[in-house]
Amino acid sequence: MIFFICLNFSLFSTPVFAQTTIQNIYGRNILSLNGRWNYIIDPYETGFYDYRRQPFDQSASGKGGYYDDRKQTGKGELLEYDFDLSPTMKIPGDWNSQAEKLQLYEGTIWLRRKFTADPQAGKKYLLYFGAVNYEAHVYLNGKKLGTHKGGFTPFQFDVTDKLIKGQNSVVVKADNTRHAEEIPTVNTDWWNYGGITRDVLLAELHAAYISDYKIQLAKGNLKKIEGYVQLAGPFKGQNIQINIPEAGISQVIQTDSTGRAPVNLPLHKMRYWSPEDPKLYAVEIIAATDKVTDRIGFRTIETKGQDILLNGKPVFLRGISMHDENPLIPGRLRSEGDMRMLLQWAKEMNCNYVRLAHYPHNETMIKLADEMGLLVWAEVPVYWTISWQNESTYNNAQQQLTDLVTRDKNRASVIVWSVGNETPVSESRNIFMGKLAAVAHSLDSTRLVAAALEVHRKGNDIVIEDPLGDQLDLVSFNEYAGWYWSDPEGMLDYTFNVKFNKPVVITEFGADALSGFHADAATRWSEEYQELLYKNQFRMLGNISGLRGMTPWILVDFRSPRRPHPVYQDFWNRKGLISETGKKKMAFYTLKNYYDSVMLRYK
Ligand code: GCB
Repeated sequence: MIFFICLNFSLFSTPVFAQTTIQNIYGRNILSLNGRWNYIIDPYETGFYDYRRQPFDQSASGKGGYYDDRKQTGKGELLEYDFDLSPTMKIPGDWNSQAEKLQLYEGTIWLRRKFTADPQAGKKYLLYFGAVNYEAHVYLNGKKLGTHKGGFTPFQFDVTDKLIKGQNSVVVKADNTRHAEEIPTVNTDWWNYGGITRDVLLAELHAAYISDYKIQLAKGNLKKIEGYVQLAGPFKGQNIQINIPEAGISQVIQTDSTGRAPVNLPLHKMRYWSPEDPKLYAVEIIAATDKVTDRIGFRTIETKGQDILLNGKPVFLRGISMHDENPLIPGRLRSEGDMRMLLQWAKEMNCNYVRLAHYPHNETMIKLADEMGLLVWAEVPVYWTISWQNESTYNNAQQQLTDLVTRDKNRASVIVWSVGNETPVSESRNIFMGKLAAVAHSLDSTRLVAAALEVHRKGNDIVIEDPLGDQLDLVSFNEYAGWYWSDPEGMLDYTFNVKFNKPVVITEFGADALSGFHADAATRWSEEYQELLYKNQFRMLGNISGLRGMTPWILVDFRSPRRPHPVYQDFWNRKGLISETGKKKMAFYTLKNYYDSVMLRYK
């Protein structure tokens, strides 16, 4: 069940909620609703509330709401909007990068797309959104489908009885207003891109269809595939055939009356997935009424003392952090090409690992990581100072985590679920984060659970003692020695005091450098400063006995409203190793050299 809050719950209608999304939407019979959508900017939410601030879609007449997508019927009728005559923007695409006046816009925009359908009797139709930031109200042919909150996770509605033959109209009210009690909260160091930022798809399915499956190696077991297949719709008791032809696997399993069948497949021979050999197997799941194919890699990930074991062998995570943002064409990543470009840059640095910060990235990104051989740290936007004591805030965070795990659980690349970033220790925060960590473990015991923790400085001692660490599999923390604290020379006096006997994977360190600005290494914002900071970080981190990886901050400069310096920043966070024009800074090569040497040591 997707998290929702239906505001203004009224007598007139019962709320409808977005559902758990189908597994592998791209493997289904889908119609893309991407393209140009008409939009209406609505800063006062005039299309949603009447002049007494009552929502139109909860009123008996419903008249006046923009979701209606109506045309003026006669000369005398007053209608103050018209989608057909309104401008268009590209979907998927954030609105901020598509019109100058929207660059800093936070509020409501209505978006509409017309499409033709020919629904068949006996079929099921799902309307699927890859992501809408932040709150979405969705309508089809003037009827409300439901609402969804959370800017980075997918959601869907069953539209089987609302889809009509011929022309249909889908309208989305998207609202990216920040609120203290939401996830994320009001304060973030990234751009609050609004709108429909990922694919919109209409899926046609059989009435009884394969809604979900998990097919992965059992925890720490290279000789067994475990998981389940779940059917939805009528005819739930079925035989299901699972084929992995290249691995010589073909087995029939039986669903129970709830449509669920456990998967348990012994393995003899297999090429295990790894960054060096990202082997993906075609996996077919064939039910009497449905069939779906996926490409799945098989690997195990565990920790043992201070080691991280990939397929039973120690691995060092040569990583880099990244945002879901394209520096070259402003805005969120929109196409596979954009995503490949970022991951390819990471590979050029000899990375085997990426931290997809600070929220769930596009599903396609994770599939590319599978294909290109990059391990992934996936995160939910529980960032900085959340409303720890608010129950609905917690439920929202848990739902976003659940949706992330649901979506990406078959991806070999994902080895870490991160439950948050730099959340300051307090009693209520410890409870909130502890619950999230437990949920992550219970949703998926085959991966590691972590969070980017904060450190304490006691003199020159950097102490890592956050009590949440007890519930996590990795010791991961952000440290800004040399940038926010001291300078690149002074940082060498710091020592680390890690209170946990677990693998240490540093989630962030870094320094801002304006690409092309050269000076001596003591001059802030220069490439030389950033380079020296990286070199000294490697010296400093070398003293941590449990160091098993890192994801410095960050691959590319990214936009942030918190960074207004007119010369050096201009609303860019400049900690990228690559500039906003795609130019590699000196520290890019420093990190690459370090990873080359680490790789030799780990061979
Ligand atoms: C951090 C945050 C990251 C910021 C970064 C910075 O600790 O996790 O989101 O962008 O520092 O540049 O200050």
